[in-house]
Amino acid sequence: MKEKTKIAVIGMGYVGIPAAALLADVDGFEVIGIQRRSKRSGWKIEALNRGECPILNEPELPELIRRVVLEKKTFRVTDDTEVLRDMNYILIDVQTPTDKETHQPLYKSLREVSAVVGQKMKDGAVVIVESTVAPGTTENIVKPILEENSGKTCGKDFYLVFAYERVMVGRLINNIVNYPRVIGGVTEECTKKGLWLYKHIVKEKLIPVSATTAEVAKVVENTYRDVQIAFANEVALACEALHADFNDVRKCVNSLPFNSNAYRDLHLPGAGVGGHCLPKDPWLLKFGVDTYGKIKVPFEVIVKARMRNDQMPLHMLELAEAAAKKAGIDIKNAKLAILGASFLENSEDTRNSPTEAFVKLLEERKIKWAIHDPYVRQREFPYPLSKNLEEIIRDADILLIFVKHKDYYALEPQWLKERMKHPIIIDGRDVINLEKFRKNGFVAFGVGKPNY
Ligand code: SAJ
Repeated sequence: MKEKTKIAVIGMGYVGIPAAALLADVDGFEVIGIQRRSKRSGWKIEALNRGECPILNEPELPELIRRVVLEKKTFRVTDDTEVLRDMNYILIDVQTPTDKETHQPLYKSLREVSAVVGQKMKDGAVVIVESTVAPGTTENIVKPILEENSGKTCGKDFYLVFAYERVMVGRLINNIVNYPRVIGGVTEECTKKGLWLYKHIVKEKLIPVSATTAEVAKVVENTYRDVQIAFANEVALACEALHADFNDVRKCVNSLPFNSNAYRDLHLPGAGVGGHCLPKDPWLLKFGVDTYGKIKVPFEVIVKARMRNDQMPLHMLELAEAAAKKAGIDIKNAKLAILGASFLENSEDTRNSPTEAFVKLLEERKIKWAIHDPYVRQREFPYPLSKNLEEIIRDADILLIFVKHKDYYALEPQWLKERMKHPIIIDGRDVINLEKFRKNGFVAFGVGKPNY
């Protein structure tokens, strides 16, 4: 009977759960999920062991978890780290948040987990960090902690790889299986160990590089997108100033042939940039260079881009103030109805939600507000939410669209006008047809639109 490959995945979150379930579905693999009994996530241990999927709206994942937990019995979850002693592979998929003010990575979980793994891993174990870290972290933090706690030598007695995830809400399984995977080993031998594991679950190509190269690539992937979006936001402001329509500008710019080196991919402007990747990763790139770089790099482009994106909720307030003025009302006495609390359309994920930043601005100005979101669970959002659209817009003076949930595309001017106190709408995600609303007596402004 061939020896089973034993795998531990530490951290049952958006990254760890799909990875563990996919690996558990490979013949000959046995997976144990490790999750501490924290307030926020401890409940997932029992849920997963019942074969339930703790993440909503994910295709394929619920069925996969049911199959590997209840039928194949190749996946179970525990809070007991003793299981690490018997593992061939140990994946570290814990949260690596950054400090909201200083933007520095908070490696408390990563350090604690690395120390426990070091104390318990057996000879020949392959440790793979999937969580996003600042460049230089694998070599300068994880490796020393593993070596100090185990007395082993990396590349000889154990192996260390950085193989970053590219998961996205709503496509967790798809992205692991169908996206190319970068495998960053601390040594060549480490990279080989990483390639062996991922070839069992990744259908796309595997890209072997050094651990540091992989760390830089990960944060650059998201920094690139953050800068692209900031550029779109700045162009949108220019369009508003010049009374041009951003969508028309984008149609022209992106008309350059895609398969030529002249191609352009102008992104979309909006009410802000949220999520667990883009607001964080540019700061991780900067932190990595500032901390481990051999030379100083004055980051201008990526820092200014981050600030531009973070300013967009304030721009939504500026548009609301301008629209209120045009409608002859004082925004200080207005009630604002906010549509959408998540950071992304048709998702309940609220991390770094621009709506949260916007409500903070309103609180500072003592402006009344109410928030609607069809997907977000109240425990995931710090302000009261309602799933009753009619209740939120009743007697509202200004309606603001912060998220392009599919539910909002059917908004009709008349239906809103009968229920709102004043017909004023601010479109932060290019959801409605402003002309149609203006023809129905609305003061209708939008990001990147000819408003004035
Ligand atoms: N956003 C814009 N304009 C755009 C695109 C996005 O304002 O043109 C906003 C969104 O509204 C959201 C934020 O940016 O608030 C982030 O959106 P996102 O589509 O980038 O979604 P994320 O945060 O889930 O990004 C992930 C990233 N994937 C990984 O980190 C593995 C990112 O690298 C992917 O490019 C992105 O998904 C994707 O393509 O869907």
